[in-house]
Amino acid sequence: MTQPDFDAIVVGAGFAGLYMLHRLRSQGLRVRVIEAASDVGGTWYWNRYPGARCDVESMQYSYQFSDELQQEWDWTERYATQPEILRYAQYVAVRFDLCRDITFKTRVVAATFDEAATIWRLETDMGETLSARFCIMATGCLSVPSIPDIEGVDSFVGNTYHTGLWPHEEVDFSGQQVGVIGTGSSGIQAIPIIAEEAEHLFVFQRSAHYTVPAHNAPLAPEAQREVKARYGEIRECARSLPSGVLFPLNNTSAMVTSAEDRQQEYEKRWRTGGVGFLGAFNDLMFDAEANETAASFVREKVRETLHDPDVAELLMPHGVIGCRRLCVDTGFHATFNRDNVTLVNVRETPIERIYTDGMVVGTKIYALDAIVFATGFDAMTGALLKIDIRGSGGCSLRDKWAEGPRAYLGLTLAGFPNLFTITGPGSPSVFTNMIPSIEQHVVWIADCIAHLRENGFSRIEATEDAEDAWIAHVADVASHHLRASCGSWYLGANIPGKPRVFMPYIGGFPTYVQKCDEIVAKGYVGFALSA
Ligand code: NA7
Repeated sequence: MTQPDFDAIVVGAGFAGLYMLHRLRSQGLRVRVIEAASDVGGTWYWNRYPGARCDVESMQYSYQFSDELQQEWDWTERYATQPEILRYAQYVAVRFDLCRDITFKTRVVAATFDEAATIWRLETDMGETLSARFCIMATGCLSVPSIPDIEGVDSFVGNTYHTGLWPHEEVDFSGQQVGVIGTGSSGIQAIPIIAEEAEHLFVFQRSAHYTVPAHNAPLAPEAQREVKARYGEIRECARSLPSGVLFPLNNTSAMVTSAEDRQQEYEKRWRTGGVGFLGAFNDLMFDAEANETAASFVREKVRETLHDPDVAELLMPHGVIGCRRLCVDTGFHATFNRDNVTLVNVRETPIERIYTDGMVVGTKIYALDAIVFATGFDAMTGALLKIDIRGSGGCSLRDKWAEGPRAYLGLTLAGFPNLFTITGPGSPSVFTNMIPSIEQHVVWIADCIAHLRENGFSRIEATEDAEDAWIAHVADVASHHLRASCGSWYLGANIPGKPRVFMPYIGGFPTYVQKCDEIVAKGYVGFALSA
């Protein structure tokens, strides 16, 4: 049998790729990681925009595979900033001596399965071809920035930025007229900071998003010591919850609770801060009426914060809270009370065009020195489809996914033997704390490869039947959930022409883990294994 260059190639050196490398290397495999960036960190390498921060608390948004690591690393704030998370990723890379097996500044452009040799051949933009028995895509869920196709964007003479491709050198907006397009999680984090620096900030908002306060604060060493003393127990508890994030879940219906008690519960959670707000009642994401009680509470907070009732009206989100990802902010709404901030509603009258010196919206012209696109990502499938991936018989992933992603467990693809996707579509991924989800996938893949090697198999492939059944299950679970009821990036609705398929698995982290484990315990049900 032809010997490949490596046992496994991992694409991407974010949190998924780093741990995959460490895990497979400790099993004695020859592994190479290919990374487009010049450093590790993935999302946290690219998203350097002002105010970038994780919306999962730092003591939870971290690896748990090494107790030494989780004991020795100290976080400084309740919610870590992008620079701190990037430092953490770099620390992990050094601590486990990972960089010697990572090729940086190199992008994988194609991956082709050689059926006869049972080998993946990967081509890079540096003109190299590398081969491996297994190919593992650790390419991230939100790693392909999306810039809307607005007429004249290239004619603008000032600087343009995308939050997900932020420059490494400091960007100084002092004295400038700045336009920000987009008020999702990234815009909501960046806008308050940019407003403090810019001479004038124009925020071009198409939809108001629901956001809750972070109440970020420094992490007291004592509080951190307490968590570390019980880390194992805390992590286990978090893993037993649907999101894999530990926050109090109230197992009561909003509809059987009196209006006064409901208000109290929402107030308490509002004061605590963070996405735990949606844990206030157990039916918020299943019953539209229950959900509206939380949504109207948040709208009222917007009304209370804004000095100008017309601006408040525009900033009030409508529809289901939590349908699109709930944002977590620091002073977002209060920013619109500043004299140097103008909210421009582009819902009814969209941005018509960008010209050399600014933007045209209807009859108004906004002169700008810089434009920030906080316009999101081609989520979940974008990074995989950018690579020309071809499986058995030359079948292309782009064809297979023409009507939306299809995968078994979000981990493997029928027709693409020995290819794995970490937190791929069809897995809980973006509905969970990403790092534990990554760790679960990494361990599953590493154990699977070990199983193949120990039992003399060289090839594993999901069956079409198993994949069909999983896709049907993912869709069925989503159909009972309010999260599938609006146009969000979970559905591909933010990208023109992208098929509308609800991509992540919303059945909860513990249920998903149990299903993955059962499949293994029953001898890799739904997979064909061969020598
Ligand atoms: P999001 O959440 O996809 O937000 C993108 C924002 O950009 C959103 O407010 C969009 O408006 C807006 N947008 C996109 N295109 C346009 C045009 N053409 N005109 C006006 N406004 C536009 O991306 P983020 O980066 O904020 O967050 C992504 C995830 O990263 C987040 O969920 C976290 O998981 C971390 P819309 O709301 O669609 O009307």
